Amino acid sequence: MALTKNKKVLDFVQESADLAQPDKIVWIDGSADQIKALKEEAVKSGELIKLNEHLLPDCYLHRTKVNDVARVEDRTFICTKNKEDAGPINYWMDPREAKELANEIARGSMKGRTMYVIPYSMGVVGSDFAKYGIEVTDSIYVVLNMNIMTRVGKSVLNKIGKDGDFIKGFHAKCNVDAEKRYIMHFPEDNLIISVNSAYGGNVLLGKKCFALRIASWLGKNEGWMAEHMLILGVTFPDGEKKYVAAAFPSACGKTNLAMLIPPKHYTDLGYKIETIGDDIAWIRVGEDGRLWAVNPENGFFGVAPGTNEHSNYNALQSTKRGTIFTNVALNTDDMTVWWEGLTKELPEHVIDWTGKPWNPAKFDKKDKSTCAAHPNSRFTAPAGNCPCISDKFNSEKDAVPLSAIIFGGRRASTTPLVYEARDWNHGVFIGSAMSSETTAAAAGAVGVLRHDPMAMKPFAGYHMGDYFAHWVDMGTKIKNPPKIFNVNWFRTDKDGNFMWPGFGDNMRVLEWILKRCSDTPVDAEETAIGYVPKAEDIDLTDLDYEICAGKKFGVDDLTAILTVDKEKWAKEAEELEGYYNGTIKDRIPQELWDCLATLKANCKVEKKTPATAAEAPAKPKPAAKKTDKE
Ligand code: SAT
Ligand code: MN
Repeated sequence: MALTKNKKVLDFVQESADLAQPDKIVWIDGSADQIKALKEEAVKSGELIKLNEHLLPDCYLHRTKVNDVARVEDRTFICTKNKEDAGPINYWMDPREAKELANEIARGSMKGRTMYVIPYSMGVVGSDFAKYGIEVTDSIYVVLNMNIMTRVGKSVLNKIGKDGDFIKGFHAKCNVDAEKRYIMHFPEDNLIISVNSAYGGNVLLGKKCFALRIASWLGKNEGWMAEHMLILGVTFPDGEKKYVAAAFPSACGKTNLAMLIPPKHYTDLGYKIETIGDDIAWIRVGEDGRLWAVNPENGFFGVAPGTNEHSNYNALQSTKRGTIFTNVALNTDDMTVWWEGLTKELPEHVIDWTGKPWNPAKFDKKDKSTCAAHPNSRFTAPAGNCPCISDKFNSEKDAVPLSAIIFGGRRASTTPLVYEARDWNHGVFIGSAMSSETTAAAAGAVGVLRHDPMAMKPFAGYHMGDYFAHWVDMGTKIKNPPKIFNVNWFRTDKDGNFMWPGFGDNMRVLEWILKRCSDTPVDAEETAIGYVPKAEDIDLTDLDYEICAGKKFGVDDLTAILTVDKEKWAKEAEELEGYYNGTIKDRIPQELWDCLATLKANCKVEKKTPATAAEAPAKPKPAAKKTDKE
């Protein structure tokens, strides 16, 4: 029975049903009984496998089709009336043609199936930041994941009310045919259509589709920002709290940074980290002229491989109850889950992510196709499970003020461990210049360096040049802007070993960042690219990291990863100029061209100066050895 009298909601549900022709329509009211019954039905049909109730209560395993394991960027479209508005980096389709194509594919596709209507909220229901959506889908997996990742049910319909607005989402699994897979966004119609996939980012329409692509469009028009950022809080020994948002591309360690456990030296001093979000931040200017951020999600859709007791204890704990695992391996000895990096010992009896018995003897660390769990296997875990979840996460007045914004990519060379922008516009420039190696989160080759401005390349729902201009424009509205930083945890030495330990030790960098944001900032070195720490200002107390056999991390290594090599940066600037001059050119704001000119001028190296050993061009390096998770 319909749970609302809102005509727009009823019309959308009816039009969807007329098109897909399901046998039955079920409204998701969010009640525990309804969710329980759906889980039982999914177990019966084989869509979910029930895991050990004692060890992993209320947890399930789901396997996608092998052709449907990641986001599909080349099948993801922004469908604006005007092609220019989608911009040159997004794939574009004419909205009328897109709808026709989708209708053709989806027509009658739910015959013999049930269509579920999911009312959901991004943000705490009823809070100032919240925005609402209705997703119709023929997948119980989608219902159950949306029920973890968002706030679902009748309370949302009550808030939408008789004539309130919402984002329409239509999802049909169809035959999961990769050739007919389309993820389409219609920002002018507040509509998302997804057909022929059943994988997370393509079908949980509240996440990347709404909370980033559609929301970034809304943010541009309404004067706020939707960003691909984690949010964390740091409590200092004197009790003061500061909040940070950080943008990294998918599968580059956002979940790890958001939940980091500081080294013992720091916890002994009284430092504490709390998590507000691990993937998406909605950010507005507050009355006090600061930026305030919320996490619109309600759960974590995290990368499983590499997650363990040591790398991310808090994430692992979050998966111990009420979690849906996707494409991980099944340990049949005790009906628990396993993935590469979870334990050192390989379990004996394992079914791999495709559902076949796995032979540990054939496992080759370097060959991803021998893995038991898919490299992009995921857990969908309730945020409330996280031991370090912030009390700000679920409150009605749920925003936190940002002291710092951090950008970061996966860069083997050139980019130092951390540096600070000179001002807001320079920070925007640094974000626009981000590039990172690709990961398994999206279909396609892994490890290829590509531009990924603000980690939003796959997620900005409009023209990238206008997106940069929006950042610049926001700067004029923020009286007390956060400081902007860039970090790189992924520098490698000539043998491909990671030069910085990462994980919990990133606290040492966070501390420096926040000390730069205090009223009496710690000193820094002004360089060609911005402010870099003095090596002695990064606290290395009790740091115990072996870069490679027998070589322990020392101050020399820190100095090496803080060094700014002007020659390499001159090349970086030249390459960036090529990128700017490519497709985005005409809409890049003047402020960013000015920053590029400054960078070029700062990096001019006198021709006569003989290159020192440190400045010699780098030899090609073998692939990094540590897990690609972090
Ligand atoms: O598949 S998702 O888009 O939800 C995850 C990611 O790629 O960040
Ligand atoms: Mn993400």
